[in-house]
Amino acid sequence: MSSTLPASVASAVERIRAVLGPAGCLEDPADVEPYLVDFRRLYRGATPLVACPASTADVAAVLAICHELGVAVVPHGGNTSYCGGATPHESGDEIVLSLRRMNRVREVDAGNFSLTVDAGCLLTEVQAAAEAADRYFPLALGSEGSCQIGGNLATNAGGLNALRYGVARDLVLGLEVVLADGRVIDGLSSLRKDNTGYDLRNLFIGAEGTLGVITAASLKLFPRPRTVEPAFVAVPDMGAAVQLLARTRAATGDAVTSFEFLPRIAVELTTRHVPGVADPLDRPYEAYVLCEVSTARDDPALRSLLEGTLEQAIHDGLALDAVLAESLAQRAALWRMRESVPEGQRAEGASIKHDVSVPVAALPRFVAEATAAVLAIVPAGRLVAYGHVGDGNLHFNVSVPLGEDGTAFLAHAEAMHEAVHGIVRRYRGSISAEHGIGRLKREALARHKGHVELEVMRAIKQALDPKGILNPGKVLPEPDAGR
Ligand code: 2HG
Ligand code: ZN
Repeated sequence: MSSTLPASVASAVERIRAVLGPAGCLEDPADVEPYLVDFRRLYRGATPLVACPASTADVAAVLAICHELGVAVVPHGGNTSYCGGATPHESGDEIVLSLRRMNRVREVDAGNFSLTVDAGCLLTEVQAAAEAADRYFPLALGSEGSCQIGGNLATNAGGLNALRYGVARDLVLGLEVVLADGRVIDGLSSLRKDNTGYDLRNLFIGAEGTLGVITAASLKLFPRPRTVEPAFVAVPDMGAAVQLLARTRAATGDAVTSFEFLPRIAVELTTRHVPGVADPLDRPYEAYVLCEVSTARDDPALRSLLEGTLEQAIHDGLALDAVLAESLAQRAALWRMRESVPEGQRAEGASIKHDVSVPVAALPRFVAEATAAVLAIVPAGRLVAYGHVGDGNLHFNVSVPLGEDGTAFLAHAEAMHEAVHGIVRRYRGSISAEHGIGRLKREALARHKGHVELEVMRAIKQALDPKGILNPGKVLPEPDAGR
């Protein structure tokens, strides 16, 4: 490959080799391969080098070289992005920057309810470090065993506990960030209060590596939940689910940590395709909620509160049946079912995904309108609309009709996106509630964001990355796209 590389890229590769040494450079095609394809297999790129720095100083050195030579850099975490945010372009002249070797827990401060970690730590490693200090780090995602905290922050991940603890952004106290030119912002404060001017940290969270590379983070910890009660509840429809959420929050003193909606088809996809998943109820229902309440106290009364709320809900027709977990194993089984919906859907063939949010109370109307719009395009499309109803965030996904060709179905993707996003806009919702923009949704972003917002975003990009070397072609739409 190097013979066809632009001279600037070849020179960057050579200089990076000298700085990182063999342990910090992947160049063998077999080693590089996993960095070239995104998780959903939407994109396949190329790169002359995956740089794997072992320290912040290494990252700074790599970026300084690339900045000087005007060579593009694609930051890469655990490669679980749904939007192609961490995949290099096909051109083959971008350097991939993997933070996987930077995986140290730098400090756990139980008294301050905080910890500081390198960006390459797996999310499960951060959770475990908190737990070892009798604390709790609440970010939780299906991909937690492979995603990295740096990627979680760069994409402002949401996940299963956002209802109670907020999204990734809400869990950050401070960041260490390497700028495009190699300068380092040492913002690793673990203060709760610091009102000293612009909030730089929040610029980098959700920027998907387009403004700087997050190399470490100070994160908030919480008391460990000591009473955790999950319930799997059959509900008549989304309207009932939304009412049940409000009731359960009120009745339990706002102890609801997660509130996940599953239509029947989601249960069928997981029981059909994911080994070990079984329907916990003895007959099928239209829809379900996986609701979990928790508290940091040992509190046997919480279970009775939840039981009482569900009994009343059944009496009032807001719920049809319910099962509470009797053991940790049953709790794990319920969550396994929920977390494996994407796997079940993938096994069923092609799908068109929308990661949207609207105000929680508007969800039933949104679902009715968006369902009609999607079925007008593909009448036999199978709706798999599920997810974080407690946050107003639905994965409004559509699976290929049974027995039909995936490629022909995917040809409807743009029309479906337009239709669903148009409805989202009417509700002042978001076209990417938790998966980010990456490469996939740049044009959609151009239609969705206000003209002034885009101008400000471009001005920030220009200020922090004037040469445009950081994750080019991601997040920000082309200046004239979609307008
Ligand atoms: C989830 O909530 C993930 O399970 C994946 O965000 C959503 O597959 C999806 O659309
Ligand atoms: Zn999700």
